This record gives sequence, C-alpha cells and structure tokens, in this order.
Amino acid sequence: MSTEIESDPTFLDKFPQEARVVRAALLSSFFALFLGAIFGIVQTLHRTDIFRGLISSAEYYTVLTAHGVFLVISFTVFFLVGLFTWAVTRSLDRPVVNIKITWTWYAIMAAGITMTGVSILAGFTDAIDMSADVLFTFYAPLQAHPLFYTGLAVFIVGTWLAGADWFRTWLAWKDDHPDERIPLQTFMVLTTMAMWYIATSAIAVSVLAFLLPWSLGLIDQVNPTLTRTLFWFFGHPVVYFWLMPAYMLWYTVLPKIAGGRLFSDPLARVVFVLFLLLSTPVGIHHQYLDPGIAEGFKFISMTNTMFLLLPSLLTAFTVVASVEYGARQRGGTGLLGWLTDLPWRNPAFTGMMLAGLMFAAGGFSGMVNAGMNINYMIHNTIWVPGHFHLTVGTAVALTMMAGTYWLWPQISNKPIYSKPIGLFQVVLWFIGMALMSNAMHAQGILGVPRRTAEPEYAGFEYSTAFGGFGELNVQIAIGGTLLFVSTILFIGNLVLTMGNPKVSGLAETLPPALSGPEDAPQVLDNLRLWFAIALVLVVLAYALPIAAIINRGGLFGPGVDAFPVWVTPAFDVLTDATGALVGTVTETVASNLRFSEVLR
Ligand code: HAS
Ligand code: CU
Repeated sequence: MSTEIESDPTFLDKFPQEARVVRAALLSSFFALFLGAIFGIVQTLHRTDIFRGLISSAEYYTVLTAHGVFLVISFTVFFLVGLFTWAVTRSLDRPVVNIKITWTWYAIMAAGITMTGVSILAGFTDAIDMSADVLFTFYAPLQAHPLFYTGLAVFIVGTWLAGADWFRTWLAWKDDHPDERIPLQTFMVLTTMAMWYIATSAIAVSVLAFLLPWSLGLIDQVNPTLTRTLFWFFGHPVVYFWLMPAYMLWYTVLPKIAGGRLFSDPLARVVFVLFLLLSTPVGIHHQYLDPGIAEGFKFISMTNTMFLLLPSLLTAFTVVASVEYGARQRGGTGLLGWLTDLPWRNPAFTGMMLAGLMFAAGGFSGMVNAGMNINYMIHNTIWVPGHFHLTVGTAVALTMMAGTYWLWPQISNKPIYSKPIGLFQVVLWFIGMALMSNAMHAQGILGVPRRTAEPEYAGFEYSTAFGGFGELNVQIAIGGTLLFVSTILFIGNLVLTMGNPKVSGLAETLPPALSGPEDAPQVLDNLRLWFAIALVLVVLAYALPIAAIINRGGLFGPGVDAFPVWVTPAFDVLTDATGALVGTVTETVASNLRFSEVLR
C-alpha cells in the first residue's frame, strides 16, 4: 500500500460524530439479526418436524412474527439508516446539519421498535396480558396489542425524520454548490426516501385510522380488504426499501473492490428514478387471490409489475459490466475467463457477488409470482417464503453482511478480525440458502402451505402423495441450520473486530464512474418532477380500487356507518358548539348593522 493511501483519512477520521451514529445503527441492526436468527432456527426445526422441544405449535405464530418483524423491519431498516447516513455524509463530503437531530431520529426509531418488540415477545408469557401474533404483514383480521401499532408508528416517524435530516443536509450542500450534480450516493438516498414517503403514507393511514383505534376498542371493526390493500400499497415498495441499500453497495462499493469503477452513473440514476416511479403502483400483485377486488385492477397491477422488472434487469447489466471492467483492469481476459481474476478471497466481494447471483434466481421466482395465472398455483404456499429468502434473505441480508466487512473498518478504524472466517461465513450462507430456498420452492409447487406449524392437512399424508416431502424437510432444516451458524459466525467476527485495536491506513476511496454524471441528462436530478409523476401514478393505480373497496365493504367494514359510533356524539357536540358560535357571530353582526343603521 502506498504511503499516500495510508495517510488518507477514513470516514471515522473525517466525520467522527456521524461515524458513531452509523455504528450505533449498524449494531442495532445486527442485534435484531441475532434475535431474528434465533427465532428462525426454532421455527425451521419445528415446522419441518426435526426438533419440536422448544415451542408448542400454538406458539409458532409468536415465533414467526418475531422472526419476521425483527428481520425485515429492524435488521434491514436500521442497516439502511446507518448506511444512508454514511453515504450522504461521505458523498456530500460534509457533516449532517445538526447531529442532535440525527441522534433524535435514531432514538425515536429505537424506542418505537422496542415497543413493538416487547409487545411481540410478551406473547410468550401469560404473566403479561399482551400479544401481537399478527406476522410481519399485520393486517386485519389478525389483531395485535395497541403497543405493537404504536411502536410501529413511532418507528416510522423516526425514519421520516431521518429522511428529512438527509434532505436538509443535501439542501445545505446545494446552497454551496448550486451548479453541481447531486452526488450519486446522495441521489440514491433521496430517491429511495421519496419512494418511502409515498409508501408509508398508506401504512400510516392504515395504522392510525383503522388498526390502532380498532385494537384500542374505539371502533368495533375494520374493512379487512381495505387494510390489506393499504398494507400492500406499502408492502410492495418496502421490498425495494430493503433492496436499495444493497443496490447502493453493488453500484458504488462492489466495482471498487473488484478493482474497477462503476460502468455508468447515468444508468444508475435511471434505475433509482424507475424504482421511485414504479414501486408503488403494483401492490395488488399480492392480492391476486383476494376476493373483493376486480380482476381488471389485478391485471393492471400485473402489467405494472412487469415494467418494474426493468430497473433490476438494468442493474444486473450495469453491475456485472462494472465487475467485468474491474477484472479486466486486473489482467482478466476471455469471454468468461475474467471471472478468475476477481478478488474471490475477499469476503466483502464474494458475499456481494453470491448475493447478486441468488438475486437473479429470486428475481425469476418473482416473475412467476407476478404472473396472475401462475400465481394461483403458488400463492400462500411455502414457495413464497422460498422467493423472499432469496431476495430479502440473501440479496439484501448477505449484501449487508458482506458490505459490513468493507464498511466497518471505515467507520471504526479497526481491521476485520478474520477475513477467512468472513469468507467461510458468506459461502456458508449461500450454501444454506441454496438448500433451504430450493426445497421451499419445490414444496410450494407441491402445494405445501406457508405460515403454519402443521403443514400437513388432516387426513392427508404428503409422503404418500409425493415421496420427497420428508427429504425436502431435511433440506430445509439443514439449510436453516447452516444459515443460523453463518449468522453466529458473522456476529462473532464483528464482536471480535470491535475488540481489535485501532490502526491507521484503512482508508478506501471510491473511484468516480467510467461514464460520470456529466453524461446524464440534467432532468434526472429533478427530484420534484419524479416525485410528482410518482404521485400521479399512485393515484391512477389506487384511486379506483380503493373507492370500489370502500363502496363495497364500507370504510369501517360492512354494515357500519361511514364513521364510527363515537364520532356521532363528538359530531353532535361539535355542531352544537358551531351552531352557538355561528348564532353569536350573526347576532353580533346583525346588531352592529342595526347600530350602523341607527347611526346613519
Ligand atoms: Fe417479491 C412476494 C413479485 C422482488 C420480497 N416478495 C414477496 C414477499 C416478499 C418479497 C417478502 O408478483 C412475500 C410477502 C408476503 O409475506 O406475502 N418480487 C416480485 C417481483 C420482483 C420481486 C416481480 N420481492 C422482491 C424483492 C424483495 C421481495 C427485491 C425483497 C427485497 N413478490 C412478487 C409477488 C409476490 C411477492 C407477485 C406475491 C406472491 C404471493 O402470491 O404471495 C422483482 O423486483 C424481481 C426483479 C429481479 C430481477 C433479477 C435481476 C438480477 C440481478 C442480479 C445481478 C447479478 C449480480 C452478480 C450483481 C429481474 C440484479 C452476478 C454474479 C456473477 C457470479 C456473475
Ligand atoms: Cu410485491
């Protein structure tokens, strides 16, 4: 390593305060990963009937909810806020406007998720009258304790403030650099957050107007189709909220580790704009089998979903091209021979590449899901968990772990404790997931349901219907166990890394793209325009289906007035008060008029 590189400052050297927030967010994320992994191994062994000594089948839903919520809400989102804080600060090369605000949103998020977590874990004991066995999709008719919804609302407000913090930092930067293009990483953060604001608006309405009042007993019932639809309005774009941090690492860090540069900055911008525009108007593809939504709306959602494949296909092209460029810089040749010239011993590189490879498979199973007719075959089967363990469970989770091997030294000045263990860990994840997810897909095609501790129907033997059921269960259990071991190795390696002494010379700079922002049309940076178009698309996709759902099933469920009972007395008080006020005002005005008449 040259002395010049050794003297470069790391992120921690330049921005010590921000580095602390990033570390805190990442550690919160990995704590959730640890908890989620424990619930994961318990449920995989229970469901496959390999080991049932820890929980009863009735407790399965508490375990499944904890597994889902800790992983797809706490693990992913805390990692995202850490990574995005790093990315904004690094790419704008300036500190956040006010670090106290940054700590405030972190604290709000932590408080919110603690409330939600407590409400779920309380389900394990009868000593506290509280439970939230509603799974990570938490729509009606399943009902959780109010603390669950309150915690989620607080958590989401925390993420909104985080977004505001990054927008504000960018605006401050823009004042000093009026004619410059938005740096790529900041552009990625801002477009992702714009999408997040649109997506979370629906879940905020669902929680605050329906689910929370319902669980508090303020309203008697809700319209389940409506809360499901509002959930999926949010529930599809949320998958890209998980994915965008991984994409950021693939676009901006992976090419550097490969020894090259990002192939095209403009293409990366196009991809993030496309996600902002297309992520939200597709949620109904989770509801192809829901009654109460017309087929035509489902068809429109399917068509939109097929368009949404485009940004990921563009990503496959751009990222592989950047990696190939890196390999050729390192002397790689041939049609595929360059693949051997890549830094495969580096866990950050290999982890991200394996994550990308699995995402290709996950993307293909997503295409199957998205086809309305074939969806009927796999919906609510264990095929779907097979799909999302490749996407969020590998493309996202494995990239986050692999990315940490690269990022942690930058934010702590401590070298990774053991890179060989890191390498073993990411490969183990790949093998474990290949086994588990493949067997899940296979069982799903055979009709094995998801979300149950007892997948066999009463009076029906899978093993006589198809002999491989037991064997597939063993594959799932072995895969799940390898994933658990891999998580423990990751966390152990990180804990040992934290015990390492600080050293200098760890700084890594990210090179500019081969085709830079100057090649991108200026309009790409017009965030207001894209946000406005995204809103229009959402209204076009959702206004009619939601109106039809309310028209058919009532705002608060069938047979209930358009407003809840407690609103009527409140409404009466309000009209009486308004009446009295209006009366007084008119009388005063009238007497004044008379007075003026007298004067005249
Ligand atoms: Fe999905 C259900 C459709 C992507 C997550 N999805 C789910 C659920 C989750 C989830 C959690 O249309 C279950 C929800 C529940 O509990 O019910 N999904 C899609 C489609 C895509 C897709 C079309 N899903 C994701 C991502 C997720 C995710 C991303 C999380 C992060 N999904 C569905 C549908 C359902 C569904 C239906 C409902 C199913 C049902 O009936 O319930 C697309 O976005 C996928 C596009 C991806 C590609 C792949 C491109 C390949 C790339 C790899 C590059 C390679 C590299 C490395 C970098 C077209 C980018 C190369 C390596 C070398 C060695 C060369
Ligand atoms: Cu989806």
